[in-house]
Amino acid sequence: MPKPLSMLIQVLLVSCLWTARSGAQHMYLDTDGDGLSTSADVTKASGITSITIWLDSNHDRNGILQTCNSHTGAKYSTTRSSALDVFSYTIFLKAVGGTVKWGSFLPADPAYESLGAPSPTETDIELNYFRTSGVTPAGQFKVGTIQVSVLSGEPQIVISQGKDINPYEFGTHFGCPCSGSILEHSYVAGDPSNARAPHDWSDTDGLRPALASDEAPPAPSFIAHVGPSPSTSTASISFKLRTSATVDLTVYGLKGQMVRILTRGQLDAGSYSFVWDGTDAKGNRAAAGVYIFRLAANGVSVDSRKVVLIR
Ligand SMILES: [Ca+2]
Repeated sequence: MPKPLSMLIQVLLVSCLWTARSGAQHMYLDTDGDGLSTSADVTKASGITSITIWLDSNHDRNGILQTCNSHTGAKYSTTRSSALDVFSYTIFLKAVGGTVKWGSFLPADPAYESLGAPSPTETDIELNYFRTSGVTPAGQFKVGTIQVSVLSGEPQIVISQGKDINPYEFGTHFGCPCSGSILEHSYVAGDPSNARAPHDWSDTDGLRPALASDEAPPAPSFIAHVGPSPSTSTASISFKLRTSATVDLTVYGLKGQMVRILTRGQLDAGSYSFVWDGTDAKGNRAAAGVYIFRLAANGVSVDSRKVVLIR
């Protein structure tokens, strides 16, 4: 493929990936331990899949900052403009395309107590927890971990939204001092454009089923660390190459525009570290926002991470 066309397609892919449907809040499932939702997060066909549930209570899927006022309806309009703190959560997980056996759920923060043991089916489980005092500050919140094993089929695991489980037409939600559009002081996952019952957010990402290709040998390289995020000036990235490879490490903006090439060329197997000084290719300070570090080896994208730059 001619290089310009190849690059255009890559840019479009990045663009599509990061401009997907969005609404305030992002809840997602992580199985590979990187704290992010990517195509690497899968339901294992056999054995136990350990699923970590994350809630970014004040950013949407695209990393855009959200506040109490970002999306609540006039019914519960509020003057409060900062904290989307959390004090409780109800999370419905659902297996689609197969059945599973749910293991026990362990909250990451012991301040959260169970509102009663769940009664899971072979497709659904409801997790109900609350804090007896205080709140979890707005931001990235590691909710907890649950183990699951497949009984039949090739299920994906989704964070259930809306009325498919709950007869009251709200499902996954979290308690918050802000006013929600359906339940006061609860932010409910579902369709915000639903005229009859506009929910508060829709950015949830689950797990796809494992495919045969997932059993293929591991990628030749991976990103070990990117940070800090948020950053006020520089961010470093370190990664490991299992084999010698032609490497392309580039910083992109959210719209897929290339911002800065950190390295392009042949590298031997080993560990590497690069620092992005927060400037673009012309040496100008990049604007505040979300940036994507993308690592490609031998022309294949192998990993990407986002960093929030604050000015
Ligand atoms: Ca992940």
